[in-house]
Amino acid sequence: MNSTWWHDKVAYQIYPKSFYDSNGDGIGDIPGIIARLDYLKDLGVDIVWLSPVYRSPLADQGYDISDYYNIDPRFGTMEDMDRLLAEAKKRDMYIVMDLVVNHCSDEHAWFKKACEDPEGQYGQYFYLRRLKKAAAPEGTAYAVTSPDGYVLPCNWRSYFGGPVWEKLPGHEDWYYLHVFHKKQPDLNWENPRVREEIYTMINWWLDRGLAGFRIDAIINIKKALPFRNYAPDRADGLCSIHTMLREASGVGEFLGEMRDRTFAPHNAFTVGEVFGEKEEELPDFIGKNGYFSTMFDFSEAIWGSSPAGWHANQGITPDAYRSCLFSAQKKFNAVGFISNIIENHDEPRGATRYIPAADRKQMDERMLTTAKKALATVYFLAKGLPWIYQGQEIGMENLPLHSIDEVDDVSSIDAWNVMRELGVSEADALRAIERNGRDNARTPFQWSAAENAGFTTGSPWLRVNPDYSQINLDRQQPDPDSVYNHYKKLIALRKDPQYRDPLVRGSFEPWLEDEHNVIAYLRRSEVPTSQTILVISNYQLQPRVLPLPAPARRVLLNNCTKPVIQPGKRQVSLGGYQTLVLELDM
Ligand code: TEU
Ligand code: CA
Repeated sequence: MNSTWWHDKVAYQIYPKSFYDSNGDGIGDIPGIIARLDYLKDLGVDIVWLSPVYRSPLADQGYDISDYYNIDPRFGTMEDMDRLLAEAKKRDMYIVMDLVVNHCSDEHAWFKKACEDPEGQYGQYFYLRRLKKAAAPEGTAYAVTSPDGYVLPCNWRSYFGGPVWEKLPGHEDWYYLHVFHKKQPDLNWENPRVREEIYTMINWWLDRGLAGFRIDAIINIKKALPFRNYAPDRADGLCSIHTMLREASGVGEFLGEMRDRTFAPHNAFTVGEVFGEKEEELPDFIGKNGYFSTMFDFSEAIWGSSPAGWHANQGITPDAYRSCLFSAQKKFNAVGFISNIIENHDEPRGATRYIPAADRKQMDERMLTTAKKALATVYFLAKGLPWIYQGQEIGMENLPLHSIDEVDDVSSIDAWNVMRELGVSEADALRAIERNGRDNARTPFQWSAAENAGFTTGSPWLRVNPDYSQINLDRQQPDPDSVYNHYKKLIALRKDPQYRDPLVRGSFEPWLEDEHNVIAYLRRSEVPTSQTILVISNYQLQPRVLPLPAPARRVLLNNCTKPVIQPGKRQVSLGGYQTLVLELDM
């Protein structure tokens, strides 16, 4: 979409269940968010995305919605939500909700009615099929049957494990499709009535004062039809959803219609959770009049992930991270304005993932802080809209695990089962979940060193990371050298009228792109005046001297106390993980 009012903003993701609990029931809530709005404002945040707070059985932590027009009582009330919108508005902040419309919940009224009458109107809201026990028709390769002998329409594996087909409650031979959890039945976007329902709901929320939406798992709304089997990719005889998605075409017709009917007339801000888009379609997604304002770049998040299972995922190196970051910059540059992240509620903590484990072993606390600030600087000042996931700004880290019983996340539990069936040892499987699991990001925000990290006065719904007495906001706020204060400086720098032109809209040009463990780039603007800023990071422990494209005029940001500039010199000497933002004389 054309409007660019949001380009110079900073965005922040809240995972409400774990942000701040206002009433001591152990669950974060909307009044808790309101209580912390000034904190976010002071940090410099403008746009706030809330993971789902709609009414939900929380089988997938709110990504299973049973009523799109209500707030789950655990998160608050509709009055709380209206108050949040009003309080945000007072502070010139924008609230963005999660739009989860690939599926709803099996406890949604539509699904209940579909169960009552699969052949009626609401049956058409979902993908329901009446199945036979007969052997698969001849020529049907790879057919899969349910445990009681029904031949499934296709052999796709759901994201959270097992076939996408589940018996429809109350029926013997009816089945429904769910690409995620079985409590998340997929909505049938081919049905115009479903699309109407969704557009009405979106407009209802936008009319209430919402700035826009983060759009969940959206590529999945278009299925390759008719259902068919693909070659299995594991011993379970099933195939990954991605195999089907590669064949599905035409998602753009739905997305264009949704934009025209909802977002465009409201001039809403939208950010798509888009995986596996086809490169030639990028302009349709976020180009001029694209389906969305922007979309997340996930290239570094998915780097090294193995179809075999989490135990086989590779850890990312600084060079691989740089190559993801730079290739995304090149890919999107001429197309639109992307959204840059190093974390979200589905990913491990960035500070753990993107700082090599071998280096971390040799770091004291001070060096680790320097490295976290290095990571923050390089992703935050790249071209695009920078997003911060709650807790990232204080350098929160992955959660140590002692047993699978401690795990809440459905996708981690599935990954555990897959690994155990493959014969991966318990210890190795646990380490793999520690590295990749979604609980890492979902532990309560660490406000202070008080009990439960100051998140709740009750008993938190998910374990607080035991490192909270070290890593917490209270400790970092007064410390000018903390990770928190570095984020604050980064935000202030990007918003500084003197540097906004190059840092927001300026071009992105790699520097020393082939140098091992260096992440460096130029941000340049020609209008109104020519300005060049260099971001340069020595992303390793060993110090070294690196060349500059031109002498530095001014140091705009330095992540450690070591002094740097030698006037007139075309080189700079950097300590371990030292990272600078320099204004160049060119
Ligand atoms: O995630 C969509 C998605 O593609 C997932 O496969 C994601 O990669 C996975 O969770 C990683 O294990 C979105 C939400 O962000 C996620 O929290 C939801 O569980 C999912 O949709 C279903 O709504
Ligand atoms: Ca609460």
